[in-house]
Amino acid sequence: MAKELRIGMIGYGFMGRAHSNAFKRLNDFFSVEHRPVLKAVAARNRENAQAFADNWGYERVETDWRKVVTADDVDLVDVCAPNHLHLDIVLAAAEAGKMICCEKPLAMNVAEAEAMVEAVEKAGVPNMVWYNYRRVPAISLAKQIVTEGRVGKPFHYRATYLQDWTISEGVPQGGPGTWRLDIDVAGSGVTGDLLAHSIDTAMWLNGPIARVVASTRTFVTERMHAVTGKVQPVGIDDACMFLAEFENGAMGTFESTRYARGRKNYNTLELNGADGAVYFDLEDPEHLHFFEYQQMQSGKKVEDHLTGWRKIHVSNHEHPYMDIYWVPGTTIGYEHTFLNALGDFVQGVESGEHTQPDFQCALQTQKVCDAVIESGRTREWVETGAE
Ligand code: SOE
Repeated sequence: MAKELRIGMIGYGFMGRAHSNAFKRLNDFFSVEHRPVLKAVAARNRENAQAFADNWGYERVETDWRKVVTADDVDLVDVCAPNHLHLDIVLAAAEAGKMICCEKPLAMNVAEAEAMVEAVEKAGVPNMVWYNYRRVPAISLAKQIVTEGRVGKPFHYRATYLQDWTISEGVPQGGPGTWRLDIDVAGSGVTGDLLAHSIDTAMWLNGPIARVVASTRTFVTERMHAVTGKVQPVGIDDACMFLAEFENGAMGTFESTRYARGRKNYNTLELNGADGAVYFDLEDPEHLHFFEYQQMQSGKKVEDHLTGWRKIHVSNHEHPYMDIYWVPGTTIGYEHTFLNALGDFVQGVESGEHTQPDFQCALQTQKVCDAVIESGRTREWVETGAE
C-alpha cells in the first residue's frame, strides 16, 4: 500500500524544477512505498509561483513560506530558496517535525549550519542536502572503486569547477536570476556555489580535508544591484583556487571560477593512488576513467605494453543506479542525479538508515568552505576542523 509523501517546495528556480522532476519520476524507477504528492509551492511572486505550480502540478501556491512549512498536509519541506533563507526555513520546518531536503550549500556559514544540524537532530527528522553530483553513476562507481581499495594509498586529489556566465560587467548582482552574485544572499561566490560540490565529492571519495590555503579574486568589483538599481561593491569571490591537505596525507588542488571563457559547467576530479587512479569529467558524464596498476611478474607489480587507462562506459546493470533505467549501453542525464538522490533518501527513510549527505555531513563541507574564504583573506593555512 503506497504512502503519500506530501511535498512543500520553497522556491521555484532552476533547482525547484530539477527537484520537482525527481519527485514526479520517483515511483517510475525506484521501488519505494512512498508516493510524492506535490502539495504546495511557496514564493514571493504569486504569478510566477502559480505558473510554476501549473506546469509541474502543485496543488496550491503560498506567498508566505511559513504557511507551507507548518501546513498539516505537508510531510517533506524542500528548500530551494536562495541561501540566506535556508536557516529560518530549516529551523521552522524542523520545529514543525517535517522531513527536510535542502539545496546546497546548506548555509551561509558554519554557525548557521551548526544551528540547522542541532535543529534537525533535536527534532529527529530525516534530512538531506542535494549534493547531486555524488549520484552521477560514474562518480558513485569511483566511490565503489576507492572503497574496494583499488586506488590504494592516495597521494593526489585534483578538482576543477569552471563556468563563464559572469564575465560581462553588465551582469547584475541580486534579484531572482543573479542572487548568486550578491554576498548578502549567497554568502560567498564560487566557493559556496561550485567548490562546495567539489569539496563534498572529494571528502566522500578521499576523507576529511584537514587544512587549506586559498587565493580568491573578485574580477568585477562593482555591479548594478537588480533590486536597488544602484551600482554596489561586489562581495563575492569570482574565482578561487586552494591547496588542501587531507587527513589521510594526500595533497589536493581545487580550482573554480565563473570567468573561464568557454567552460559552461566543467566539473572534473582525479584521484591518484599507489595502486590506481580515477578521473571524471562532467562534460563526458557516462564515462569513468580508471587506471589499475596490477600487472604482476614474479610476485612484483610491473607495467607492460597493455598498461593504460580504462574508459568505462558506466551503463551496465552492474554499475551504480543503472539497473533501474534502460538497457546496457544507453545513458541517463543530469536530471537523474536528483532522482537518484531522492531515491536514496526515501529508501533511507523507509529502512531507517541515514542517507548521506545529511546536514551533519554538509556541515563538514561548510567548514571547509569557511576555511577557504578565511584563508583567501588572510593568505595563510587554515585548519578546517572537518571530520
Ligand atoms: C550555478 O550556475 C549552478 O547552477 C550551481 O548553483 C549548481 O549547484 C551547479 O550544479 C550548476 O551551476
